Amino acid sequence: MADFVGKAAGLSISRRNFIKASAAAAASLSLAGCSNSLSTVGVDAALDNGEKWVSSACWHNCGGRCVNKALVKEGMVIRQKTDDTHPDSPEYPQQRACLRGRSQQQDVLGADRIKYPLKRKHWQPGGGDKSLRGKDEWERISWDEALNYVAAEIKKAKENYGPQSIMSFARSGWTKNVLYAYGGTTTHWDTTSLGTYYFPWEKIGMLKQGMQTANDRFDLRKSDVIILMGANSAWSTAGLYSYSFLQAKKAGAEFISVGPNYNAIAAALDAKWIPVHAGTDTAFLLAVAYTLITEDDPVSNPLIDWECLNRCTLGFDADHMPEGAKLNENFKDYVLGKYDSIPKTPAWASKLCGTPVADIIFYARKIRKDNKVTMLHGTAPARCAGSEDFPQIFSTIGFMTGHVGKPGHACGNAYKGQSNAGPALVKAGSSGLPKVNNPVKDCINGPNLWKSILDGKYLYTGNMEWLPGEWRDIDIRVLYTEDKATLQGIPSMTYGIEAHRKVDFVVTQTFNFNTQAKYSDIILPITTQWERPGVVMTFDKEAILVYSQVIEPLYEAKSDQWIAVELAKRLGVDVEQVFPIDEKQQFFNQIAGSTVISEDGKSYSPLVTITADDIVKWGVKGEPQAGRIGLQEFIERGAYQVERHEGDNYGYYAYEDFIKDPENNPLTSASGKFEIYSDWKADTLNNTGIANMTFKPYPSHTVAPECYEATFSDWENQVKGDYPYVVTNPHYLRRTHCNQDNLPWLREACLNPVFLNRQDAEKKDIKTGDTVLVWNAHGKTLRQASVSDTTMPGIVELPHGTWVDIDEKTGIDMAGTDNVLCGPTTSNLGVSGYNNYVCNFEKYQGAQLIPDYLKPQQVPKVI
Ligand SMILES: Nc1nc2c(c(=O)[nH]1)N[C@H]1C(S)=C(S)[C@@H](COP(=O)(O)OP(=O)(O)OC[C@H]3O[C@@H](n4cnc5c(=O)[nH]c(N)nc54)[C@H](O)[C@@H]3O)O[C@H]1N2
Ligand SMILES: Nc1nc2c(c(=O)[nH]1)N[C@H]1C(S)=C(S)[C@@H](COP(=O)(O)OP(=O)(O)OC[C@H]3O[C@@H](n4cnc5c(=O)[nH]c(N)nc54)[C@H](O)[C@@H]3O)O[C@H]1N2
Ligand code: SF4
Ligand SMILES: [Mo]
Repeated sequence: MADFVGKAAGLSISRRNFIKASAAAAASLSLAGCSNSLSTVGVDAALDNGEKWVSSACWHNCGGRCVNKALVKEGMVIRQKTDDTHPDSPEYPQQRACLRGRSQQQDVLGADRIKYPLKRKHWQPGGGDKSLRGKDEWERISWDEALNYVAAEIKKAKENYGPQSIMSFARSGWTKNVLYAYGGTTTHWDTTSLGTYYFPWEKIGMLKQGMQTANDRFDLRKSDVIILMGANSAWSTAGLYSYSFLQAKKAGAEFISVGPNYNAIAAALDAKWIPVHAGTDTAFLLAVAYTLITEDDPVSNPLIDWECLNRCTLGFDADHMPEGAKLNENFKDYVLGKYDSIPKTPAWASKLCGTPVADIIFYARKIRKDNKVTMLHGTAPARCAGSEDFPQIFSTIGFMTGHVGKPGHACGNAYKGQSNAGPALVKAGSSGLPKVNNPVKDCINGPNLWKSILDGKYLYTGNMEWLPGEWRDIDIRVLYTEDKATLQGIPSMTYGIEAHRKVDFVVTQTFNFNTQAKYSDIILPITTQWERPGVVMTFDKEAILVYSQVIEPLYEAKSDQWIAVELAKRLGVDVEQVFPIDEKQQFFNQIAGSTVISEDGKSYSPLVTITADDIVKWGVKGEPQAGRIGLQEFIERGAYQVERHEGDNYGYYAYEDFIKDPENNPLTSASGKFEIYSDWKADTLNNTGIANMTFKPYPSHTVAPECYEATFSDWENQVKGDYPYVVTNPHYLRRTHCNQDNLPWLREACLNPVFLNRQDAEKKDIKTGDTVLVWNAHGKTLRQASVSDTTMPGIVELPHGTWVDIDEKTGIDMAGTDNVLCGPTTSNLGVSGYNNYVCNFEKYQGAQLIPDYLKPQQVPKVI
């Protein structure tokens, strides 16, 4: 079947009209007085007849949400552009797309689309030859056959082994809801993005992780010093956030970046780099606390904000302990070495973190109380085994120095755009679909998921509840995936492949041949968001995006929801109960329910004006309403963005009310204060049974089963072991997790090497471009090296999310897959330790890899 990108090339906009369009763009820009010559405001003015820009979804879980538009001619997409709805300015920035958004056309229209339902050749009801999963050929089948097979396998599993024998993986709840209504499924929980920040830290008084733990973006410009700890918005949160940092830089802020590499945002901001081994931030901050405590003098050298500390926290020292504390220990005396005879000095931390002593002291002095400091963390440092105490110590340092709740002072999250913290100014409405509850409570922790399926038993600790662990039997027969890439995304892929080859039936809904599809029995081809009625999405607090249908469904693809409804009919589930309204009505409901904040920043009202005519034209149910923007205009613009300016009513300072008046605005902890000492924390962590580490009620140093210290066979004498390096998994520009990893354009733009430190590489005679074998106890993978000084010695950076490609003869993955190496080892909280597992590497003596973009796209072999 045709490659639609090729077809689109033949339909491109005529040169005459392109020149006309560019001229119109230039004119509109000079009228607007905007100096940004890259923008194309007004380009629509000169389109050929029949061409139309349609707001086109970029829907992956990427940390951004941008305006993307597709130029449609004769039902085919011929170009893309980004936000030109208004001139760009720091106050009112455009929501511009990144390279992945602009490549979305190759994802949707690519030759690698799954075109019709597929069945694995050697699959038979009950499994067939299961060992061929991942390497079998494929046969085209009809939708009826496919759905009947799927329904029959689900029925059989439920009737013979109970609903808990079905395991569903889903981000969105379409088929998942049908399976829940049919009796439920086993699920899994994983600490994916936030790592140990998923723990309910509200119970010790921290603000709930979300968009509100630091200050509004305008406030960044008021800080003298901005610290980014394990955050790289330049790669992982494209758009506004890096731009906000650049504005703060222009306003004079000094930037410091802390972590195992000098990353892209650090380079863009010319930040000072403080190198810290992955997974050792707690030790680093303990030494920062030591320096603050020992150097502080309230008169001659005021570093600590004693007033803030004493008024707002508990557990810092013997005079401020919570009532009924079980342990007669406090944070300060621990740091000074009273209990273990180990003062947590910079020299002590330097050995653990690889950070020069001078840098630790520099950090402590820089955050002195009378500097205006914003301390922002990403969540990469919390995606490490043994990083349980990182959230508590990070906030402890903030409260010690008083960088909380005031203009120019903040201590919170910068992960995925939270450098623009505060309540959303514009909110999406709900689709109106009912929530369906899952009657099955079985829920397995991510790092141990595949091994649990193989072993037939797992440690139940609730669904992210960290209950005292209880062993349960489990017998999984069916794996059902929609809108997830679980085999790709969960640690321990070698066990994962074995588990996929064990169960009776594996089915995946997908539009391309991703890892999950490759190891399935039946693939159900879905439409992309470009082929569905539309969707409203938000991410940044200031903007709401509305995406419309761009093209008709390609080939035989159907929406996830259509599949869910067809399955519901075959399983005898009441469709009305799960999908009482169709997809168009759901889209309309999202629009009609969208709200925007009033100019005084106090209340919300409907965003979109909808007339009785609109309702008739759309063929939906609804009431006319008055809003800020007309329906047609909203759809055409593809976005609504609240216009901001310095001093507007939308500013936000996290913890502001509490800091001003803690008595009347208590935090969510039992004491109402920020708890540097919490028995609840220690007891909960120490009772999960997931690992055998011991945590103190206050932040302390611990050693996880895989971590930097575990790279030594003899720590005291500094003798390295079998796996002397620590791996981190940067979230990589080429793709969003595994989305778009199959696209030739992006493969060519971003080569996906393994990043190695120069000294480490030189010792092994490895140069940039050489193929390197990276291995550990869990697996082996190959990648070309990129050698530089921007990675710390001892660190191996293996980008996250590439599509696995196992050579069945050698067992070596040819693609550089993170989860081939990231294993089932974890710490008490069950965190997926993506950023501090151990490995070794060497120059590969076999055939050298060719660049990924020269390899054929991954497609099923259909016979
Ligand atoms: N291009 C792209 N963007 C994405 C994604 C993607 O896959 N691709 N995924 C999205 C999702 S869901 C997420 S969760 C986010 C993740 O977004 P981030 O957490 O920002 O991404 P990372 O690249 O994992 O880590 C950021 C930085 O932290 C450093 N780091 C790693 N470990 C440690 C550590 O232990 N301590 C310290 N101090 N620093 C450390 C890394 O070297 C890196 O420079 O990205 C989102 N955006
Ligand atoms: N080793 C290691 N593992 C990691 C990480 C790491 O840093 N290191 N990062 C972790 C993080 S932070 C995250 S958030 C997770 C992400 O893990 P996942 O959420 O599993 O990853 P995605 O790649 O986003 O999965 C989405 C899949 O759905 C498909 N898809 C896209 N749109 C649709 C749709 O509309 N319908 C259907 N049915 N399918 C669709 C895509 O092709 C893609 O395969 O990975 C985690 N895994
Ligand atoms: S991938 Fe994310 S950051 Fe890039 S254009 Fe799409 S929505 Fe924006
Ligand atoms: Mo994530």
